[in-house]
Parts: sequence; structure tokens; C-alpha cells
Amino acid sequence: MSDGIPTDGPDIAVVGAGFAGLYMLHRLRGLGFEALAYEAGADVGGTWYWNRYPGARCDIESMQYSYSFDEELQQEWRWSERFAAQPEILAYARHVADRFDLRRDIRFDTRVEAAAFDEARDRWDVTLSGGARIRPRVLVMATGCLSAAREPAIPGLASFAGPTYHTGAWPEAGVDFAGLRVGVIGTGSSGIQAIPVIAGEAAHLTVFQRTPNYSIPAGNAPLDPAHEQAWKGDYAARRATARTTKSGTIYDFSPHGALSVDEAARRREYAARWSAGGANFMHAFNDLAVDEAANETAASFVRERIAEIVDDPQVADALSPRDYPIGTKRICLDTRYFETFNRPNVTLVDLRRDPIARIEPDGIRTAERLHACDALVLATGFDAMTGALLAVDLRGRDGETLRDKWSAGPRNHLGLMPAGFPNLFTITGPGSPSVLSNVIVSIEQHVDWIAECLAAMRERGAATIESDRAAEDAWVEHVGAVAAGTLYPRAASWYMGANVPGKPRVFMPYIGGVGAYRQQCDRVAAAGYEGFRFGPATLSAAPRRAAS
Ligand code: NA7
Repeated sequence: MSDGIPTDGPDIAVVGAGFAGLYMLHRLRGLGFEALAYEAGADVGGTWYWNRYPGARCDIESMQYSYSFDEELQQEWRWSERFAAQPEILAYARHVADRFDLRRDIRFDTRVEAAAFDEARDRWDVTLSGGARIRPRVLVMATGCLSAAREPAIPGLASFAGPTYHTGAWPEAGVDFAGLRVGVIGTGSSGIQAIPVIAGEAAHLTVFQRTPNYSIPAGNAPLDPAHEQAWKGDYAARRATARTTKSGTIYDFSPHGALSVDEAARRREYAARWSAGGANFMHAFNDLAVDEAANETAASFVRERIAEIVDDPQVADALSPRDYPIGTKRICLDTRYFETFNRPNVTLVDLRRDPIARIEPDGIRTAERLHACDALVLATGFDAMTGALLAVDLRGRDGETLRDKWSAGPRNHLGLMPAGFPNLFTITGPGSPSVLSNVIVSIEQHVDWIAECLAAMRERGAATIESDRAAEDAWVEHVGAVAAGTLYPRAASWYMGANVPGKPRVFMPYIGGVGAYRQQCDRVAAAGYEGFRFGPATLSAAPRRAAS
């Protein structure tokens, strides 16, 4: 302590110990930086630590949803299913933490509450839960895109007499629904995964649906050993290919437009992909995201399947999405979701026809009647992409808050750094492919870019790096322009901030594609970090190396 302000803490602070924070820590350590990660949870895993709801499962195939940075790791780890369930993904995160000895540099049960850039010292003044303060030179936000769970503003929610669970903050000990009347609010990915499992446990399940969702059968199954071997025999090359694709995932991308083939051929294509399962369905034709008529051919195919599966035509009708293009809200993958509505112990309440009036101690009262419940499940989603960042009171130069800066929507350069916030990096931040991609691929790309940037900074003896406002303006405009060329802004989705009352309606992720985005980031770095500025070192702000 030289000036009355605590100087304890690392040179680089990483916020979060999910997949982004773990790999960031590993890379920084490899480069000889002194870094610590601060994690609000009691263990590693991030989103896979908190989202323990029944049925929680990844919607990207296991062989692709994993780290690629270490050949031995990817060869030795064995997934049991085509799509891994939450406990297995959490076990993988734990394995990575142990294998690379990362835990010794993670402070668990510690939330980063505030961080202000101290311009006199070129350091961040960070307040942790409990009041401790640290002064790292660099702050890396590895806080996740879907980590700020959102409770709906339904009158009377707090008056409910039974337990209420949010899918995004599920109790570690699990929940026993046997013999209970359960109400689930929300039919996004989380609700669609949880509903069939809860229906199998509960005495009765009432599903409260505001907007029906498009969902494709996952086709989940035990992982085929031949498939695993094919991947492992060629892992590095396949990973390299995935990095060049649009979504960071190898799919069977069709080179044809939906209307360039006749109806019979189109149906054959959709049917084959529907029965094979997975999000590959959305790549049946190459224009589903941009052409309304093409999109409608896929949307109507899904509605036909719903009508076929669900016995009661009125229920099937209520479950059929009609007012937004398929894929413009994240496509859901399910295991017997629509079939669940044929069970005698499941009731669908269509809130568009019969809206919720309020929650009462005994259940949920809609315009028509009281639906008695013993337990409630809120599958109501997240303040996505910006929520976890804005939950930290972040202040940059001149005391500008990130909340003010982003009051009309997120602004940064390349999705990596908001101008006016030196030495603050965001992994998979808004303005990058993040939630539109296989997020582990995007995490690895951002972590590598940030690590190399910090090494370049050290090489130059610079104390700070920050993005130029002009570069930021150009990037934000580009992100918006690319989105405007697609059907995505047509849906009231969390991509658009539409699920949070008062949140600006801006398409937040970058839809230009993982491969193209990586090229832009690499080009910027190769051009000496074009659009970013390095600041000179002062005596008190000289970069430190770890004492090794
Ligand atoms: P989502 O996709 O945001 O879904 C939330 C659901 O909750 C959605 O059906 C909402 O209906 C519903 N919701 C939210 N607020 C209310 C209120 N007040 N009343 C009734 N219904 C409500 O979150 P998920 O957790 O399912 O998935 C998020 C992502 O995690 C997912 O895309 C994957 O990437 C993983 P709405 O559509 O707003 O009418």
C-alpha cells in the first residue's frame, strides 16, 4: 500500500470462471502474466454451474461443444451422449480446472461488484463482494451472455406460498416434484427442455405459454463410438474447419435456396433433417435466414409436424408459432416436447388468449380462472448479453458509466472493448458472434486474441490499450447493417433485448459469421491493433511479469 489504496490482487483480473474465464486464466498463465479469476459461484462452470434445471442440455453436439486448445484434452475426454446434459458438461469444466491446475488462481464465492478506472494510475479500482478492493491493470469480463437470470414482473409473484425456482439459478441439491402440481412459466429453450422431464415427475404440470416456439427434435442418443472415433481421428482439422464456418459448428450446409427446388425435393430435405435431429435442420437451404418466402417453407413444415404430433387440434394450434420467422429466435431442440402435451397430467395455458392476471398464494390466476400450483418454475430467461456486464458498476474515463454509455444499446469495438474503458476486455461481448455461434469456439478466439494483445502490449511497454471512438462507431454501424440484411430483427427476441422491459431494441450479437469475424480480428491485430490506441507506461503503471 503506497497511497492508501489497497494494492493487493493480481496484475490481471478475470471476472468469471466459466468456459471463458478458465481458458483465459490458462492462456495468461502460459504467457507468464499474473492473473486471478473471481467467481460468484462456489465452483467453476459458469452457465453450466447455474442452469441445473431438469433436462438442461447443450444444443450443440458434444464432439463440437468443447475446447480445442489442447489435443490431449480433446482426445482423452469421453462424452456419453450426442448432446451432453448439464451434469456432464459441468464435470468437463471441473476436469479442465483440475487438469490445468486452475483452481489455485480462482477466488470462489466472490462477486465483482464495481470497477472504476483510475486515470492517475492506469489501473482498475475493483470492489469485491465483502468490500475487499483490488487494483489490477487489466480487467477481463468473462461474465457470460446468458448469466443474469430474469424474473418476470408478474404481480403477486412474491406472495406465492410454495417454492419458486428459476431455471437459471437452480438449487444444487435438485428439486423433487413428485406428487406436486407444478406451474412452468416460459417456453424458450429452458422451458422446452424442462417441461417433458417435470411432466414425468409431477402429479400435474401446467405450462403457461406466452409465445410458442419452433422446436426440432434433438435426436439425442448415446454417442456412437464410430462417430467419436471419426472425430478424434481428425480432430484438429475438423476444429480448424469449424473456425471458418458461420456458426463455429460443422453442419451440413446446403448450397441451394429453398425455392430453387420443387416442393417434393424440399420436403424430402426437411424430413431427412427432422428425423436425423438437431439444428442441422436450419441449414437445409442457404436462404432461410434472409428470405421470407424461403423461411416460411421451413416454418410451415414444423407447424405441420406439431399438428401431427399433438392429439388435440386446439392445443396443437396454440403451440404453433406464426408471427415470426423460424430461427429468428434461437431455434430450440427438444426431446419429446410436443408429445408431452398429449399426457393426461399436462395442461397448456395459452396466455395470449387467457393472460395472467396475478400470482396468488395458491397458484396462478389468469383472466379465466385460478390454476392451483404447489411449486412454480420460472423459465423466463435472461437479461442476455449486457445484463451480467451492467450488473457490475463499471466506470471508465471521466467517470462515465457503462450503463450510461450503453443506454441506447451496447457500443464497443469488435465486441471486445468499449471506447473510454481502457484495459477492459469483454469475452463474447455484444457486437461479436457469441450467442449466434458455438460459444466455446468464440470464447477460444476471443481469449487467444486478448492474450496476444496483452503480450503485444507488454512487448511495447504500453500501460494501456483502448479502442477509438471512431472505430467503435464504425463497428457498431457495421453490426447493425449486417443484422438489417437478415430476418432476425423481425422477432421480439432476447437477441434484440425485447424480453426485458425498457431495454433498447438493438440486435446485439454480430451476425457476420464466426469465420469472417475471426478474419477481421486477425487483420486488426496484424495491422498493429488498428482502431485501438496504446498508452505509454507511467512509473506506477508499468506492466508486471509474474515472479516465476
Ligand atoms: P428465453 O428464450 O428468453 O425464454 C423465456 C420464456 O419465458 C419465453 O417463452 C418468454 O415468453 C417467457 N416469459 C418471459 N417473461 C414472461 C412473462 N412475464 N409472462 C409469461 N411468459 C414470460 O429463455 P430461456 O432460458 O428459455 O433460453 C435462453 C437461452 O439459453 C436459449 O436461447 C439458449 O441459447 C440457452 P415470450 O417469448 O417473451 O413471449
